[in-house]
Order: sequence, then C-alpha cells, then structure tokens
Amino acid sequence: MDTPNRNDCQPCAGDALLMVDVQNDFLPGGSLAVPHGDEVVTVLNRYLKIFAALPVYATRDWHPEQHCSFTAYGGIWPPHCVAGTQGAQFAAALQLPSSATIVSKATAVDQDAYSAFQDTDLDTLLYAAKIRRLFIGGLATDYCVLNTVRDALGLGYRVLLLGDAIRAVNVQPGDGERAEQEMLSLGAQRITLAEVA
Ligand code: VGL
Ligand code: ZN
Repeated sequence: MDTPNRNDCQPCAGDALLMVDVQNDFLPGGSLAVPHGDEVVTVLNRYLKIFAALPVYATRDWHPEQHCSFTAYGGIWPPHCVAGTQGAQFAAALQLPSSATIVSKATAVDQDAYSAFQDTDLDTLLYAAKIRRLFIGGLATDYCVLNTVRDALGLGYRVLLLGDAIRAVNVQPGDGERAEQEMLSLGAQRITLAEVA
C-alpha cells in the first residue's frame, strides 16, 4: 500500500490519539521490559504536541496481584503492572494532557486482556465522543497494540498506526514485524512523524 498522502493523516474532528500501555514496567528496568520501549515516549510526546487539539485516550495494563498472566499463577509473564504500583504508572516523561481519558484493562484476576477494547468501556466512550479514527501507538507491538488495533478495525474504526511509536517484546524473533504486517493487512495505515510534522 502507498504511503497515505499528507492530507489523510492531518487530524480532524472525529480523530483521537490512543496511547497503549506506556507504563514503567514495559520500559527498560521494568519487570516486563520491552526492548527500546523507552524510545516511544519522546516520539509520542511529539505526536501529542502536533495533535494537541485531539482527544487523548491512554490505556494501562492494570492487574491484580495474583493475576492469571503471571507465571506463579499459570501464566507466561513475570509479575507486571500491578494496579497502583510504581511499575503500573505511566512513564514519567510521557506528557499526557490532564484531559486524557485513562482506560484500565486486564483488571480481572482470572482473565488476561491484551486488547484495550476487551472488557472495558473504551468503545462506548469513543462512540459517545463521536470518534471514528484512531492514531494508535505504544507498547507492545506484538501484544496489546496488535490486539487493540485488531479490535478497533473489527469495530469499524479507521486506524493510523504510529509506526515510529511502537516497540515489540519479540518473545520469538520477528514477532513485532509479523504483528505490524498483520495490522497493515487488516487495514491499518502506517504513518510516522514525517507524514504529520
Ligand atoms: C502486554 C504482555 C503482558 C502489553 C501486557 O501491554 O503489550 N504484554 N501484558
Ligand atoms: Zn499484562
């Protein structure tokens, strides 16, 4: 697919920015560190500045202490993003506006949820705000970004994937690349700062 033309990615009414799980535990030094995860913060801050007029939604992984995704309880991940802990806080350097809407996900002890639409009121909130198009970036490309983008497209949103503001866990080498390909083949458009700045 061609690079979308500049006009396509200029923000307008009905657009919103969706920042996925930019939380300390996913940054270097965190308990489930995404390689180079910290690099998304500066880039997302640039998008926040360029798209200052747009509504912002920030999702956070927000697990109970004994969450089923943690290895001690049968899951595949080290403990991470336990609700209320420092590791679950948004990256300190992320310049979220005070008006940002925060959406907590995967809050039930017996259910993991990679998508920000799973068991949350995100779709209802976006519908009420008349949002039809989402600029999506954050962590991690191959889990919560992928599943959020998949659901957003399935629900009929247009998705502009912020290709320079995502990073992958890459449990298997190439997972991030495959996730990106899947998102594009499902209909997401990949943009970078160069297209909007
Ligand atoms: C995530 C692994 C476990 C994510 C959350 O936000 O991508 N990944 N929990
Ligand atoms: Zn999690």
